[in-house]
Amino acid sequence: MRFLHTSDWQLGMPAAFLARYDDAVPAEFARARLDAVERLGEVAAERGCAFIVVAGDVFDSNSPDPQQLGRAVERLRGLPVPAYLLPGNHDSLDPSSVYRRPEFAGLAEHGVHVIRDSAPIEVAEGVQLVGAPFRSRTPAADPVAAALSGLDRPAGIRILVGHGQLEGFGGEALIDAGALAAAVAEGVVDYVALGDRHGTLEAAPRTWFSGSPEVTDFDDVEHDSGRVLVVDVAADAAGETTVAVEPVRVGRWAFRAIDADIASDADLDAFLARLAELPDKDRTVVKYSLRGEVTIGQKLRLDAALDRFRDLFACLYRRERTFDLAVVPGDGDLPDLGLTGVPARAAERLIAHAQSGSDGAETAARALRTLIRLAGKES
Ligand SMILES: [Mn+2]
Repeated sequence: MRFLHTSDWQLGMPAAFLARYDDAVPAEFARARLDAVERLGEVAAERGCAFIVVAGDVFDSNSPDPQQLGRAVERLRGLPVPAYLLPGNHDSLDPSSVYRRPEFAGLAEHGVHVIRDSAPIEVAEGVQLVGAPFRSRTPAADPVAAALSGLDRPAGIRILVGHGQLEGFGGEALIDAGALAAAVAEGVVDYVALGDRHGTLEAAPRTWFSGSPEVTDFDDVEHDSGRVLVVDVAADAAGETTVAVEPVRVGRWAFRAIDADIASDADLDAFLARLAELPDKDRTVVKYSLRGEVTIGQKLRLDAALDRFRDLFACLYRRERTFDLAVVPGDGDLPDLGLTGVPARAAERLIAHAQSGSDGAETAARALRTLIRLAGKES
């Protein structure tokens, strides 16, 4: 018996910060999240998965943008195998839940089912799903423990679908890891499909977080997202089961956080080479943080390169909070600008200002670069 485990689609995630340089990018990213749903459906069909479980946070909120909601429902209807959606903390089954909208009323006919309680669902012959839906954004008690209570060892295969952080993996734990491990060890459940963590993780035997199928955050906080899990559960004649899990990449975007210390031309070259080497730049978001000191010449070179890179990446921006790069005078520092007259005098003043280390130094360096460009002296 094979199925596909995914979670944390976070459809409708606004990501307005991506509009820094290009208004179209948030829409491209929203489209990528929907396309990931289409691709995971293709994986399910190609691998012969009997169904798909989405372990919470299908939507980023219970009030998604109407266009995003409409398009998401279309993608759900288009999935090639039945799908079971678990309400998580972002799309909990409270009175305002997205799953109470009319758009969801007829979806069961199209094989799209919302897990609204913890009653066992017979998804295939001898295969049972037990879900632990969120009824509010911050449940008072562990929904997984509640779903497990009173369950005995099943005759066939049982898959538990839950959402929330697990004890022992950082963050505020919601799920009692001990009770879950006991249920697995006793054969009450054969596999635990979890969501909430956006990176893929085998948290315990037969217990996995699938992670988001498309990236949601920078790689300094989110690791190994962009995957779905193809899960095989096999039962022998005595009813003993074995589980095999294969992560499959479906995500196409990347969010990179790059930090670098710059103290020499070599450091600057290395930073620029890291940017140059990143693949799929138009689907890559970069926030960079530089520390150290550069000469005027190095600053001009850096700014010129960043101007070019900004056109290539989906979004490239400076992380103000940790950016600390000072412009300092250096030997043989000043490039021969080849300027005369008023532009030359303006350049001299800007250079002095850029080297002063005062509050306006950064602005002066930028103005100097603009001046060089306007004078047509850029090499
Ligand atoms: Mn989530």
